[in-house]
Amino acid sequence: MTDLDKFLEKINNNIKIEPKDWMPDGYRKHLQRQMSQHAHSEVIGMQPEGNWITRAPSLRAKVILLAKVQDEAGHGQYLYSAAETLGKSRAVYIEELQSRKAKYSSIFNYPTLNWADMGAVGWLVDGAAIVNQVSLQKTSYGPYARAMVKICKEESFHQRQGYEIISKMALGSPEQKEMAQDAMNRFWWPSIMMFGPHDQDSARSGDAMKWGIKIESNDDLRQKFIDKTVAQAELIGLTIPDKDLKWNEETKHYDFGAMDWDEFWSVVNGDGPCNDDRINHHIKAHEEGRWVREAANAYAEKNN
Ligand code: BYC
Repeated sequence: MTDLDKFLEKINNNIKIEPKDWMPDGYRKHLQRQMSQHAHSEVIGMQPEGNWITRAPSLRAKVILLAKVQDEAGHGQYLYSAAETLGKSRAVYIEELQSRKAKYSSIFNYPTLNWADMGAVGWLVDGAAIVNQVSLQKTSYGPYARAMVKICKEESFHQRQGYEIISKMALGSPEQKEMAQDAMNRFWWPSIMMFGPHDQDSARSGDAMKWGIKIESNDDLRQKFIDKTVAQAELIGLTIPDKDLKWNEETKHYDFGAMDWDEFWSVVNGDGPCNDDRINHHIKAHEEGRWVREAANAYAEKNN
């Protein structure tokens, strides 16, 4: 039996692949790319929300948002650590982010303009992330799948905090309701585009499916998210900004309108409203934290 046969047998029998196991080069590279993109998304995702910590409308809201943003930093930590088990250092992954070689989720290149956006991000963005990540818990690389378990638990708290904010506003004064609907209008389409291109345009999906790195397709996960979110919007009287959204009795799913793929690719490729701000801020914060890394390394060396 070749190494490849043994590897594929493990995948077919749902046995996790571990860091020291033999793996095809393409499998390793795919995971290095995806897991680092995921880690970068968690860390860059702290910016649009961190922006509102000092302006939260109450002490309670501030404490909850602060905890959420700290959780995202923790998710970044697990994911960078898990990605390092693939033989590439965190410093190199970060260099790839800052030089724009690596991507991060398109959603974080949109601005957060007001407090209702904190509701929309928690509800829709974390809601979409959970649907994807629940599926990732069952994928083939042990350190990644295991990191997802804790991350998913925290994401469900994040989704609830977002839904609480948006519900309060949607059921509040007419001005608050208008703000909630406006946030929904701006975040709906970017949120459903988080799942990536349609299956037939998803170049990476073939290998990912074969290797157990992806077990549900981009379109299937997007549909799952839409199906569960429509009822949540209806419950608080918000309208999903899609005139083609309609329950299909035959498929038992919602049909929905066409996404703007030109916008998606332009944001993914660096031309979204906040791409430059996000990377520049990351570079600045990373530079300002240099002394902390140096002190920690010096301490570790001294005590080795
Ligand atoms: N944004 O062949 P495809 C969070 C890229 S954050 C940017 O379908 P794949 C949170 C894709 O990388 C959640 N790029 O690729 C944090 C590929 O480009 P390259 C982050 C995207 O990998 C804070 C190309 O398009 N979650 O939870 O099979 C606060 C072709 O796509 C996007 C993850 O990262 C996008 N939306 O599927 C709140 C989950 N979509 O690399 C929340 C892990 C596609 O070939 N990642 N691209 O140049 C995945 O599950 C998969 O990588 C994707 C894409 C479903 C995203």
